[in-house]
Amino acid sequence: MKIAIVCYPTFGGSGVVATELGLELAKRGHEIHFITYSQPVRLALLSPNVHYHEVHVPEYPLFHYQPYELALSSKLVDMVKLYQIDLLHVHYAIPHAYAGYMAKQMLADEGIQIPMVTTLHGTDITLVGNHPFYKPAVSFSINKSDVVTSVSQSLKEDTYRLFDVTSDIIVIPNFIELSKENSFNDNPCHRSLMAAENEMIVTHISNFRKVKRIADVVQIFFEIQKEVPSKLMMVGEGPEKEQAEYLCQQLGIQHKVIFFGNSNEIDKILCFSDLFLLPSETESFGLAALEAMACGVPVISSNSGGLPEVNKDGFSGYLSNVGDVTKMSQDAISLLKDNAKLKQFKINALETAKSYDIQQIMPLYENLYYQAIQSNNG
Ligand code: GMT
Repeated sequence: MKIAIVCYPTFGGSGVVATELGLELAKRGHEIHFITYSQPVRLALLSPNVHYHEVHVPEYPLFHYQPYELALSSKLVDMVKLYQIDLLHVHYAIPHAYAGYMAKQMLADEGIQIPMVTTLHGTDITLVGNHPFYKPAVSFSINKSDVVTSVSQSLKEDTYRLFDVTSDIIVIPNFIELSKENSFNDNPCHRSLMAAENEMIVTHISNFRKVKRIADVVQIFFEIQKEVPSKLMMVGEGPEKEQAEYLCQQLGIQHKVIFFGNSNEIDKILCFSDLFLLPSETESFGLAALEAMACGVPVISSNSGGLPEVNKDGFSGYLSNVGDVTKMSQDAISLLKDNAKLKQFKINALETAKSYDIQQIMPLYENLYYQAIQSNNG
């Protein structure tokens, strides 16, 4: 199949999922065309089956807002015609499903029928998309998609609750390439560079937005380090990072916290981590938690959104109500203080991650694509 993938190219779960999906499909022999405004951050290697087409938005001083959707839909039309693309897969409803639908209509006008799959990732539904300024356009473009998928059951329910959506939504969870996450024989883990032998390593990875509750991460670690010799690895960039650095100073723990910035090698950081913290206000899925579990790292998380579908309470980690820093700290300390329990939770975390292996999830997308193309042709 020839598939066009539209996504946000930045550090963020939806872009990561879209990129990894495209790369795996390319490995399976499909021709993949990424169409976005800059090269996706995880698209390091271009292979013969992977193409990248940049969407340019000409700047014009008259426009207060440059019309990205317009440029994207025009680019989609051009690329579909040039490469005889069979299917559009847009990640994130805003504005990709909207632009995708416009492209579909323009192509239909020229006698080209192309199916569109829309994958909902979370923030497009729970945080941004249901703002009254966007809601009608988001409902419309979801309803006009030929196939709609969501990354968790919880997100599916949120979509029906928040929007006037009549289409079926198929849940296809996010995935992980387990063989890549565990290729440490070629890539040995350098734990000793980060912490002393007696210290535990606690990690948080995100884009440091408000929804991640970064202050909770710092407060949980503040409690942990009182009881267990430990270090905190903070990976990522975002608006809450400076405040977090300041809080660490105020609490006098700055020498125990390492801020890494964005990284494309999170597996190298996770391989020496003992515990992962994700106390988010909401997560439609929590890809970062899955990435940690795939490296055998148990997760202390909130119980909101799709997190309970990924992190199994009392097995791969622990769940708590949003903001319950006391319970999250107690759970973390009890795990880190009990070597046998920690060892077992590490095994359980990896075991849980195995059900999200890319090799199991990929056929679900492939089958959907074939069905969408078939119904489009029939
Ligand atoms: O969480 C973020 O800040 C990034 C965001 C995005 O839109 O890229 O992630 C969302 O999609 C990911 C991939 O499906 C999910 O794993 C995240 O849980 C989801 N984020 C939220 O729901 C807050």
